[in-house]
Amino acid sequence: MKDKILHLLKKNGDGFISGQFISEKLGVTRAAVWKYINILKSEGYLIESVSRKGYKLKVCPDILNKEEIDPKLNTGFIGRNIVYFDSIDSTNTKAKELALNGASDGTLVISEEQTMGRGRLGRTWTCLPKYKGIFMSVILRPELEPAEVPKITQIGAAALVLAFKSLKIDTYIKWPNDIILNNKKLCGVLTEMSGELNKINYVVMGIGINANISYYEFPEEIRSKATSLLIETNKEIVRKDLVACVLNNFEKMYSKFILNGDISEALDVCMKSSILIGKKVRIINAKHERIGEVLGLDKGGELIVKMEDGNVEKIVSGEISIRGLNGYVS
Ligand code: BTX
Repeated sequence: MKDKILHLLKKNGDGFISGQFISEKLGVTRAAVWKYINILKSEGYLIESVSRKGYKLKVCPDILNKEEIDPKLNTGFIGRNIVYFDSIDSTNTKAKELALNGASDGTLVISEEQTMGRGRLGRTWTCLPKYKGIFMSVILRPELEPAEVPKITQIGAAALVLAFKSLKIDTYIKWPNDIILNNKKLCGVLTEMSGELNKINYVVMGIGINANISYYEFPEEIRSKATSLLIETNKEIVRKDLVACVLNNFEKMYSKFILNGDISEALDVCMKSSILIGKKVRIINAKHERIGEVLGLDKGGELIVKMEDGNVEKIVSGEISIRGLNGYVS
C-alpha cells in the first residue's frame, strides 16, 4: 500500500493530491493513508501536507528501493525484480538463498547496509555506514558452460567503468574484479556460481561500491588501500542513479554475451582500462607465487602473462590473486 501511495504522489508531480482521492482510489481509509504518509516521511520522503489540499511530494530520498530505481532502468530483465533491505549480512548470500528458491533471472538484491560482506577467496568486504555505500547482487540464470562464468565478472567490471565514465571519473580495472581509482580500491565484484559439471544452476554477481564514504568512515586497516567517490571528487553522488546506470550498462553487454557469445565490447573496456597491462606482477595461488609481465587479455577474458622463464601463459581468475611488485597495484 505504501508503494501505491508513493506511486500516486509521484505521478501527481508538483501538485497536491487529496487524502480523500487517495483513499477512494486505493480503497483504504483516510487514517490509513495518513499512517502510510508518515511511514514515507520517516523513510526520508519530504511530503508537504496542507489541510483541504492534501499531500505533495517535494523530495525523494536517495534510497535504493524499487520505487526509486525502477524508473531509471532501461533494462528488459536486469533489476526488474528488486528485493530491498535496510540491512543485511551479505547481498550475495541472500541472493544465493533466493536463487535456490526460484528467484527470476535478473533479480536484484540490494541493501543500504551490509554487516558481513564477502570478498573473493574468503576475504571480507567491510561494513560501512548505512545509506552511503552500494551493496548489490544480481541473480543470473545463463545457459552457459560453467567455465564461461568468469566472463560475467569482466562484463560487470566493464559496466562499472562505463558508469563512472558517465560521471566523468576515469577508473581502472585490476583484473579480474577490482575497480581502482587513484591507485586505491573503489569497488569490487564477487561472482559466485552454483552448478554441476556442465550446467549452471545460477550465478550471483555481487558489486560493492564505495560511494559517499568519507576517509574516516573506512576502518583504519583499509584506509591506505580503499577510496570512495566522495573522497576523490568531493561530491556526494546520487546512488540510485549510479545503480541504474551500472545495471543498464551491464544488461547491454551481458545480453550480447548470452545471445551470441560476444564479449568484445566488455573486453575492449577491460583492456583499455586495465591497470595491469605492461606491468610486472606477482601471481599468487595457494601453493606458490610467481612473477610475470602482463601482456594483455585474451578473447576469453583471461590474463596473458609472460613469466620470468619466458613462457607465455593464460591465467584464469579462479583461485588466484594478483599483486604489484611493491604493493597492491604496482
Ligand atoms: P576482494 O577479495 O578482491 O577484496 C577484499 C579485500 O579488499 C579485503 O581483504 C580488504 O583488504 C579490501 N576491502 C574490504 N572492504 C573494502 C572496501 N569497502 N573498499 C576497498 N577495499 C576493501 C572484492 O573482493 C569483491 C567484493 C564484493 C563485495 C560485494 S558487496 C555486495 C555483494 N555481497 C557480498 O557479500 N559481496 C558482494
